[in-house]
Amino acid sequence: MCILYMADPADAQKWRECLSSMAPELEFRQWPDVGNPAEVRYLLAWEPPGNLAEQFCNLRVLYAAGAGVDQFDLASLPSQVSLVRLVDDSMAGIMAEYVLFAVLALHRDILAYQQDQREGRWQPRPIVLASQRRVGVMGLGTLGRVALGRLQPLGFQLSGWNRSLKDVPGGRCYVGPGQLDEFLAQCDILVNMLPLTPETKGILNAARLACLPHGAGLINVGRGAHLVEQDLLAALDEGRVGGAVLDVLAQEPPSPNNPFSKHRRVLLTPHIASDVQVEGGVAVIVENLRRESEGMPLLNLVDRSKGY
Ligand code: NDP
Ligand code: OXD
Repeated sequence: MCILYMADPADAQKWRECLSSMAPELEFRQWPDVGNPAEVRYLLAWEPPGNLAEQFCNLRVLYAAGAGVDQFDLASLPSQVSLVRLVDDSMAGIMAEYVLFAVLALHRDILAYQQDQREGRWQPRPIVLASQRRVGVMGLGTLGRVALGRLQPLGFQLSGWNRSLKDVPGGRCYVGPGQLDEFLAQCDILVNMLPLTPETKGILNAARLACLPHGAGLINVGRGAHLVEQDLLAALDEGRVGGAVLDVLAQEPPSPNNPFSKHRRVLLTPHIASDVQVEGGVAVIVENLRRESEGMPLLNLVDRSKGY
C-alpha cells in the first residue's frame, strides 16, 4: 500500500519523515518515481495529472495539498476516488492570525498611516472603538469559524454569511443569496473566506461592493477569482471602498503593471494567509486510514455536488 507524493518537492522530505513515523504501514513514493502504479492507493497533490483512473487503477483517495480544491476538475475525477482536503486546526489558526492582522490594519487605518509616513505627514486620525466596528465574514467553514472565534475577544460586532445557518459568536448569521445584500450593508470590514465554486466566482462585484457602507474595508483570503478586480479598483478610486487587504489575486504572481501593486489603499501579500501543515495533514491521513478500515465516512471529504 503506497502513497504517491506529487506536491511541492521542497516539502517532500518533511512529508516522508512525518508519514513514516505516524503511518509506517504506508510506503512513501515521490513523483516521478512511481514504481508499480497499481500499488498507488493514495495520492497527495496540489494538481494531479490527467487520466487518473488509467494511470492508477487502484487509487482510492486523492489528498488535496490544501484547503481549496478549485484547482481540480471535479467532473473528471474517477467516481471511485474520494477527494479529501488536508485542512486542520493549525492551518485554521494560521489563517485566523492573518485575518486578525488584516482586520486590525483596516480598523486602525494602518494603510493610510503607511502612506502618510511615505509622504512625510504626521497626522492622527479619529479612533473608532472596536465595539463600533462591524466585521462580517463570508464563508463559515473550517477556516471562517476559527477566524470569527479569534475576532470575538477583540470586541468587534461580528456577523457571518453562509449557505447554511451557523453559529456566529455574539452576532447574526445571514443565510443564502436572499440575505447577502442585507449582510453586506452592515459590514464596515468584510472578510471573504468562501471556497471558489461556480456560485461564488465573481461574487465580489460592483453590485455587491455597492451594498457595503461607504468607505468599508475589504479583505480577500479566498481566491482571486471571487473578486472582479476592475470593480474594486473603481470602488477604491471613488472612495466607496476605503481600503483592501488582498492575499489572493486573479493572476498570481501579478504582472508588474498590476494596478493594485502600488495602490495607496491596498495591501498585497503573496498568497500566504495560510498553508497546509505537514503534521496536521498527516494526522488527517492517519485518521482516514482508521476510518477506511472501519468503513466510516472519511474526514474532510469534498462534496463534489457542492464543489468544496
Ligand atoms: P470549507 O469548505 O470548510 O467551508 C466553506 C464554507 O463556505 C462553508 O461554510 C460553506 O457553507 C460556505 N459556502 C460555500 N459556498 C457558499 C455559497 N455559495 N454561499 C454561501 N456560503 C457558501 O472551506 P475552508 O474554510 O476550509 O476554506 C475556505 C477557502 O479558503 C478555501 O476554499 C480556499 O479557497 C481559501 N484558502 C485560502 C488560503 C490562503 O492562503 N489565502 C489558505 C487556505 C484556504 P456550508 O457550511 O453551508 O456548506
Ligand atoms: C489552500 C491555499 O487552499 O493555500 O490551501 O490557498
